[in-house]
Amino acid sequence: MAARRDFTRESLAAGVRAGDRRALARAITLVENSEPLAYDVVRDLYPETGSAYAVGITGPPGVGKSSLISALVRHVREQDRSVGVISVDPSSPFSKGALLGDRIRLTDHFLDPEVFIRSMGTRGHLGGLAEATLQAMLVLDAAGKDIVFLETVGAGQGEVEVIAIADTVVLVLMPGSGDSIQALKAGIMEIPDVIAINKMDHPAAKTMVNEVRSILTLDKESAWRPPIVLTEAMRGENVDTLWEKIEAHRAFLESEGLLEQRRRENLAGEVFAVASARAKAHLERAVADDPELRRLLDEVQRRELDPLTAVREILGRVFKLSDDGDNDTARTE
Ligand SMILES: Nc1nc2c(ncn2[C@@H]2O[C@H](COP(=O)(O)OP(=O)(O)OP(=O)(O)O)[C@@H](O)[C@H]2O)c(=O)[nH]1
Ligand SMILES: [Mg+2]
Repeated sequence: MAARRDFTRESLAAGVRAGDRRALARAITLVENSEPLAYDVVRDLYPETGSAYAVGITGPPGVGKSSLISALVRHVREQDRSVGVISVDPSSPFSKGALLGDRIRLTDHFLDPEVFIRSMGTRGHLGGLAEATLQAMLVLDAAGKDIVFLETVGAGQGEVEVIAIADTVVLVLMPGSGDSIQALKAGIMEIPDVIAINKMDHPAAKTMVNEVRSILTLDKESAWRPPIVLTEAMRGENVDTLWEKIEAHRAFLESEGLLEQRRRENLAGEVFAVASARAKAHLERAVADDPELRRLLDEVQRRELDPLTAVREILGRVFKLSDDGDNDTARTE
């Protein structure tokens, strides 16, 4: 291998297609840094994507998401399927390096050429983490990975966009994740496709299963009942059952023709989420850079200008939007 050979658009796309680790690592770094080359490469590769199965693994901090992914990767590798892992940490501005060892706990797989693991932080992405995750996911998909795991910390809000590209979403809880149970109950957290209650060695694990089950029975309409699996990630206990449930969900989606529908909805949702994040970043920057726009905010604060007039002026200046049409209709009604 040459000591330093920088990739061109063509060679990078070709390297990703071939599943070359160096090309993959480079492409994802470019994605992370919002480099124009990443944009071009994903654009070239996009028509070849759609064959990887994306499994989102979400849940509160420290429940054992990474440990479970590590155990699942081992299981899937026994079936000779290639794997990508993207671990997203919405709270961290850092990526890679120290976090890999720490947060990802996938060190056992570093030597396996069929496993590609990457962690990502939130560094200054215009389209937010959703954009970085989506692009990284597409790169791994184009590289021919059979399964891609997306890990994200959270219990209901920011991780939603990250996990929204997944075909199957697994929520990991452990005894003591009471806040998440409340969030599920209140409908703040979306019902996942599969639930793993990890650290089953803990005495309160069974109680947790009952609590979750009682919440799920409230939902009588859904055709899919999320299975609940007790796991122990460190010893790999019931990880095969967890994988069976993930596969069962996939089979359910495929048999009902729902997978295609879900992917279409997910992609449309991602485009919308990334566009919204970019629009918000653009708006914030425009207001910060423009004394005229900041003056409008001052006027609102001094009660010289009402808030919605300021909104209309700001949107008009930044996005050339006007809502006059809507107001006219409202007035004539
Ligand atoms: N007793 C027990 N400990 C576990 C189990 N699974 C994970 N752990 C431990 O729990 C801690 C957190 O595990 P991680 O896999 O890093 O959890 P995580 O959800 O990925 O954590 P963050 O990414 O930091 O949110 C580690 O110290 C693990 O060794 C389990 O099944 N039983
Ligand atoms: Mg983790």
